[in-house]
Amino acid sequence: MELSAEQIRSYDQSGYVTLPGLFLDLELSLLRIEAEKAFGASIDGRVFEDDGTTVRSVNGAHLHNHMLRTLCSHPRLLTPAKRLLGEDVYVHQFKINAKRALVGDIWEWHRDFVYWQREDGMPRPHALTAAVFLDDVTDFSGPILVIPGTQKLGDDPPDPEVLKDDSSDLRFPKWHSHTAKNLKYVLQAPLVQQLISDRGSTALTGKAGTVAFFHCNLFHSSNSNTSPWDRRLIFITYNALKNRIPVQPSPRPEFLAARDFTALAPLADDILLAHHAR
Ligand code: 6CS
Ligand code: FE
Repeated sequence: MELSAEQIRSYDQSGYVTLPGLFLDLELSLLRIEAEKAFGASIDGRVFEDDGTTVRSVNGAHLHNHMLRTLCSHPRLLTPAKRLLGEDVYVHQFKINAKRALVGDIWEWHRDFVYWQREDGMPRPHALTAAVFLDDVTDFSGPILVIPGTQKLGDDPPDPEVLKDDSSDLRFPKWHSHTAKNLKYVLQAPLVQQLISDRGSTALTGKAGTVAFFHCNLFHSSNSNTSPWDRRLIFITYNALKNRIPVQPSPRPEFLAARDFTALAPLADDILLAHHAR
């Protein structure tokens, strides 16, 4: 799957590019089955909404699930990721966000890289995330909202995040505030206000099968899901191999920060169906 010059330009300028219709209905139905298995598995990387019962996200399912691990090397994801990063890549993180119908909660305005830099020691913002739409995403189901071009702000202004840490709450592990509703690093409201006034914000809506690739420093958030349909997204974060994270004094669990730095090679285009046919 080769990106067009216009698609590459969109990513470079706006910080994201959305590719509709990348996956077929049958492939999506297979992925939905695996996603629901992951949501139902009692594994450490699973996170619940504040109600304590609705699954919010599951991290690291690719470490246990062959079809999801295969998806990471699917050519319709890996080839664009390598082209946009310009070098060999590995998977730094894999998560599935459920944003369940009627109850799926918000993700506050944030940038992804600050988590990977501060918590995992990632050297440079040379990573991106591919979001695979397992469901139709509408204005009412809590789409990812982005502020175009904010990936270029870098450290200007310096430290645009407010640091809110709930690690004193002993009910949860240290990394809970990295993926729960009350996030540890959120972008300061006046800055978000100014940037949206200047540039507007865009909702990444689209039919199931759409894939959005976005830069690790792009400002983004999502509202709660008031629609009666789930908004399940698979997020695969590809990091440039040369930007691999160093050994950390107290590393986050592997389901949040991978330790396998093997360069990924694209598999056959029909690999999901072939896998299913076995
Ligand atoms: O802590 C992390 O790695 C995750 N947290 C957020 C809010 N976005 C990046 C990443 O998925
Ligand atoms: Fe994020």
